Amino acid sequence: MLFRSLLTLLPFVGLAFSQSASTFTDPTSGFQFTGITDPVHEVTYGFTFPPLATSGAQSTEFIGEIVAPVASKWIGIALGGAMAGDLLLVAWANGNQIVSSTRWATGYVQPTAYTGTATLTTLPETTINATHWHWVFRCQGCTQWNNGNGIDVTSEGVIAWAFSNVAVDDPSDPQSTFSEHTDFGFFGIDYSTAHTSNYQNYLAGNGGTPTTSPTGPSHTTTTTTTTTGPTVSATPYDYIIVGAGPGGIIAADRISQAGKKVLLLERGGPSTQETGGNYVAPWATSSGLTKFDIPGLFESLFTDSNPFWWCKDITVFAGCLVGGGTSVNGALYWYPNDGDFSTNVGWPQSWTNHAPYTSMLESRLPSTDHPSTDGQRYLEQSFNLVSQLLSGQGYRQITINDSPDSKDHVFGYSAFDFLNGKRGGPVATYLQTALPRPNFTFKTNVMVSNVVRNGSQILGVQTNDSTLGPNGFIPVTAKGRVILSGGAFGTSRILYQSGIGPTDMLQTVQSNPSAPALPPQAQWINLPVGMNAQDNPSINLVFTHPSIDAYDNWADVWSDPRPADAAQYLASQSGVFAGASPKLNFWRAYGGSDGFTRYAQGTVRPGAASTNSSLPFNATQMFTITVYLSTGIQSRGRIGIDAAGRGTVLTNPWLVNAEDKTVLLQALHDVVSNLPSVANLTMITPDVTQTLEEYVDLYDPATMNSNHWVSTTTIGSSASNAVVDQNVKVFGTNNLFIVDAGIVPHLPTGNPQGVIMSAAEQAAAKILALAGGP
Ligand SMILES: Cc1cc2nc3c(=O)[nH]c(=O)nc-3n(C[C@H](O)[C@H](O)[C@H](O)COP(=O)(O)OP(=O)(O)OC[C@H]3O[C@@H](n4cnc5c(N)ncnc54)[C@H](O)[C@@H]3O)c2cc1C
Ligand SMILES: *[C@@H]1O[C@H](CO)[C@@H](O)[C@H](O)[C@H]1NC(C)=O
Ligand SMILES: *[C@@H]1O[C@H](CO)[C@@H](O)[C@H](O)[C@H]1NC(C)=O
Ligand SMILES: *[C@@H]1O[C@H](CO)[C@@H](O)[C@H](O)[C@H]1NC(C)=O
Ligand SMILES: *[C@@H]1O[C@H](CO)[C@@H](O)[C@H](O)[C@H]1NC(C)=O
Ligand SMILES: *[C@@H]1O[C@H](CO)[C@@H](O)[C@H](O)[C@H]1NC(C)=O
Ligand SMILES: *[C@@H]1O[C@H](CO)[C@@H](O)[C@H](O)[C@H]1NC(C)=O
Ligand SMILES: CC(=O)N[C@H]1CO[C@H](CO)[C@@H](O)[C@@H]1O
Repeated sequence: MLFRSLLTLLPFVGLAFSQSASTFTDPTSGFQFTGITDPVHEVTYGFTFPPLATSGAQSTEFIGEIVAPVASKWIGIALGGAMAGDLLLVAWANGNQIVSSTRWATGYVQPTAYTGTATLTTLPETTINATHWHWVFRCQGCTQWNNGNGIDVTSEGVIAWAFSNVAVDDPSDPQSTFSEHTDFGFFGIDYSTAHTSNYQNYLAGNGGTPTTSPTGPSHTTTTTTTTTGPTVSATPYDYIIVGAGPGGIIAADRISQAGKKVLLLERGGPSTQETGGNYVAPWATSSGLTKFDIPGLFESLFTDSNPFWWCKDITVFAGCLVGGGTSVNGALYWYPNDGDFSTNVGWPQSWTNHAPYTSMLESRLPSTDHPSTDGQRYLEQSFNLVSQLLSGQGYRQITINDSPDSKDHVFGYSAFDFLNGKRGGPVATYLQTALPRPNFTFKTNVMVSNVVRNGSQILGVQTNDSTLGPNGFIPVTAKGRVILSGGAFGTSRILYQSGIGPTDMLQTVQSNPSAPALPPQAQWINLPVGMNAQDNPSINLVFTHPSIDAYDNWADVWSDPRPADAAQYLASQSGVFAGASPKLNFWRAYGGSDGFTRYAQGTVRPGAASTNSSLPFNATQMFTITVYLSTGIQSRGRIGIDAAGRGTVLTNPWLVNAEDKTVLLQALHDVVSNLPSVANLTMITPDVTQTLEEYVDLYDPATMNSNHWVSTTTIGSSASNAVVDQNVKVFGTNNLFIVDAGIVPHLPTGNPQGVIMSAAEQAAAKILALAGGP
């Protein structure tokens, strides 16, 4: 009965919607709705609202419909886009009737009857036949809920749907219990355009004459995307770089510095204040510093009700905004070590001399392990406790980035790429030097669907912005090049949509009516795009100790921070808010029985993302040790796209290899081997009722995700086992390159951004040096 997938996928994996609602006319009722057809289950969701009114009997109602193949045993709609804390509608067919109810969930548990005033009425347009149930309903009192929230019918929102192919426990009972949904998804909807002046007619059963052709919403999208827009002449560029994450920004800065004419395209919008971002906490308005600037707001990225920064068409966390992952990550930052770029982990020999590039990175973007501008460290109780534990296990304390090659039995203060008490990263450094160059152009809110090619020659990129070129096509110059830096999931999808990748993925694109047209099959390039995926498996251990200040589990940092800490930060970018949640990191090397040396990393922070304890504990005293397995790990998985075109994990990469699991368990046992040596230190998750083995066995794979995807378009020696060659050029193409996490052949020893950025420096140098370019 636990809603585990939403439990795990919503808070940890982020919103995932590939679709935006569009207008369509239901062919049987003639009603015009705004909604989507989910292409996987082929369920249509539609909504239409009465003319806008702020008061009056109809101001909080709408008419909706669900058209569902009979395989849909029940369908749920979450009007606020999340399972907990918004009005849920649940319906199914029982014989020749629709059974429906309004529900509410306070957490990721079985929703129960909604206790507010909302009325569902099944309208006469409802039909059930051999293939579908088609529920048309009126929902009164449904846009304002009894917790004070609601949907704003004048602006944009997110709706979540839940699907199950397992029948409810008692189909005749509207409040029947049921097992968790077997799938779910999200879509964006612009409520302001979903009102109809025909509302009274609809209620009276009069759909009128449909004024638009009676096609489903997904088909409407297909026909509009390719034909609209004024014809403009496009400017050709020497280099078009897709994606302003760390890979794309560093490549764009170095290549424009070299005098090339560079266009950087980013699908998302502004992030930090410096980029024009304005998502400012209520307490920080005087500063204008955004959620992405203030390090102490990091944890609030995962609890916000409007997380516009996550890519809505990728089913794991990915940042879709200026800076990509580096604008929303924990900013843990490790200078690469020699092992990170060795041939042992798959780098070509030509890449092993990383030192010049790593030092270019360090001079542009130095790390700090004391991010507060006053040089002090704050909220260090968990550091003090865990350093006692680790000292008892033979660890020594070091300044981690002073000796990047020391990664065995060492711990130190967490290091970050914060600058001046704010998020730094490539956005505050490399992007700022590129922007003033006359030969550098940066466009945000531009989505690249594919590269346009003639066989192996890339002609340019297809965007959704017809002001940049005819129908959105932007060409490269005669010798020009395209660099993909869309991140592991983003770049893979662009490749598939360009006819480059495993045949099954290209066929998935081919069968999606809203995907761009592929090149002819004779021009498909079969490369292992999405294969070899790695991500660190990570396991959280949660403890309590009387000395810990769990900082209210970071729950209040956005709306109700501790006043003194907020004031201190605003005055001088110092104090608790100048740092993110991590306080200590440690590493230990393990020899495996298979001959591989694996590294375990630990990250320690006050608070906990989730706990499961059968004994009472004091939540104000919680802290977490996350244990990751990194370099040396042998498990690999596969990423790709689903039928709806969403970037997704096809085969989980975590603990597939038995020795990986053995070593990770050994590392967990070691971390807690001397708990009794620290008085009053208690492990609460797992608690005394569960062994570490049981805990790991029950661990939901989706929460083992560390968002550290690498190797999905790996560098290597041939097209049979790699996607790019040693110059990061895509095999089988003349002028297509990749500079992002995907080229990294193996997980680095620490969180990956340091290695990705050093690799971007090196890749830019190799691209510039490669003959034949502009
Ligand atoms: C929640 C979270 C926490 C993390 N914490 C850490 C950490 O503390 N330390 C660390 O080292 N690493 C961390 N990481 C990982 C790190 O941020 C990523 O490894 C890194 O950002 C990957 O860089 P990238 O250049 O490959 O891609 P990304 O950072 O993903 O950037 C890709 C960019 O391309 C854009 N894009 C994608 N597709 C298109 C398209 N079709 N058209 C136009 N633009 C497109 C995206 O919007 C995005 O801006 C974290 C990641 C996440 C998600
Ligand atoms: C069954 O209902 C669906 C949904 O309303 C409709 O599309 C389909 O045409 C109907 N089938 C028949 C045979 O009437
Ligand atoms: C292109 O896509 C981006 C990202 O989804 C979006 O923000 C932008 O509005 C789109 N542009 C157009 C012209 O539709
Ligand atoms: C595609 O390439 C071929 C040969 O490489 C060339 O003959 C042809 O003109 C090209 N077509 C276009 C549209 O550029
Ligand atoms: C929980 O911990 C806080 C802070 O250490 C303390 O003030 C409080 O009394 C504790 N509560 C209980 C029930 O022990
Ligand atoms: C441990 O807790 C006991 C009471 O529960 C207290 O007397 C003692 O001081 C605590 N020790 C430490 C080191 O916190
Ligand atoms: C919580 O822990 C208990 C054992 O203590 C275990 O049986 C149960 O499955 C765990 N629950 C979850 C959601 O992991
Ligand atoms: C072609 C061109 O305009 N190149 C310029 C790009 O920007 C750099 C740095 O400002 C100049 O040195 C180049 O001349």
